[in-house]
Amino acid sequence: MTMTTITDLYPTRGTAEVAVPRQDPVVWSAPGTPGPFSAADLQAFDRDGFFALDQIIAEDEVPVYREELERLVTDPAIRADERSIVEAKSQEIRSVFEVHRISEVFAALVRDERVVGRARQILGSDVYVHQSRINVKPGFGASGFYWHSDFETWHAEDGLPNMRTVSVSIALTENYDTNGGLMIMPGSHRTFLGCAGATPKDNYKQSLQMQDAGTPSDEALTSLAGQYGIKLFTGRAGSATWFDCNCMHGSGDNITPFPRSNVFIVFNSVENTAVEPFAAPIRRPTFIGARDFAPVR
Ligand code: 6CS
Ligand code: FE
Repeated sequence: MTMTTITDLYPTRGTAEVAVPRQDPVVWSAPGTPGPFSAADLQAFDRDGFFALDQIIAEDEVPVYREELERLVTDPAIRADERSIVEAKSQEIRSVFEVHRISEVFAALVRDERVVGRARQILGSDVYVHQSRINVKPGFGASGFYWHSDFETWHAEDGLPNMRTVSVSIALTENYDTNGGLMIMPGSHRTFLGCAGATPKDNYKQSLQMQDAGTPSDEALTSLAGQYGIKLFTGRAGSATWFDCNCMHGSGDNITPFPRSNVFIVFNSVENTAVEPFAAPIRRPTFIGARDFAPVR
């Protein structure tokens, strides 16, 4: 039996925090590859690590997704399901994972060329969904997501070997500059920050409410923010932000009465399928880190 050893290009969750340069391309498709993004769009994505679209779904399509989100978060069976994460304080639903499998409406959104076509263009291959979730962030104190790199978690805990993964956050409500919008450090995707501190067993049971393992030190954040700055994303319902898996990003609490609800879909290249976790004792459940690598069709 041939044993293939996979080199860990991005060591993390050891005793000390360590930054290493990114060793993977950002845009994997060859220049000139046809698709919804223009060449200039892809150059901007490569440079910044993100690309914002004023509209990926039309305004009259948004209610379909808003109603589906409401249906899911008011369904007692969904609330009782392990895919639902509640807010620590209010016990309101914070996120529902794997919506692309439990909801035909969101499954259709994943297959929509306006969505999956852009993912294939960035990743230069067929893609599958590594993770999907709706983030409700209802307001009146709904908590945010502390600074982190998604790839750091998906590498450490889900076993994604390379940075060939892209997320899209589609606004289902107005994302104001006041209700806890997404913040990204532009350009931060080119530095991988290995975090200090081993991954506790069953870490996801705590990290999806309030992440601890895999979060940067104040010193590292100060240095990154000083080097790259911070951009806050606002947009109408139907707008979207595409961002590279290794952007340093986060979002604040929402203390306004205006919910900041979005659907978040993570596409991974079929050439970058999950292996064993690089820095965790066991795999996370498949509703968080997919193990079905069938390409989106
Ligand atoms: O642990 C994860 O996979 C999730 N956590 C955050 C804060 N962002 C990425 C992902 O949804
Ligand atoms: Fe994240």
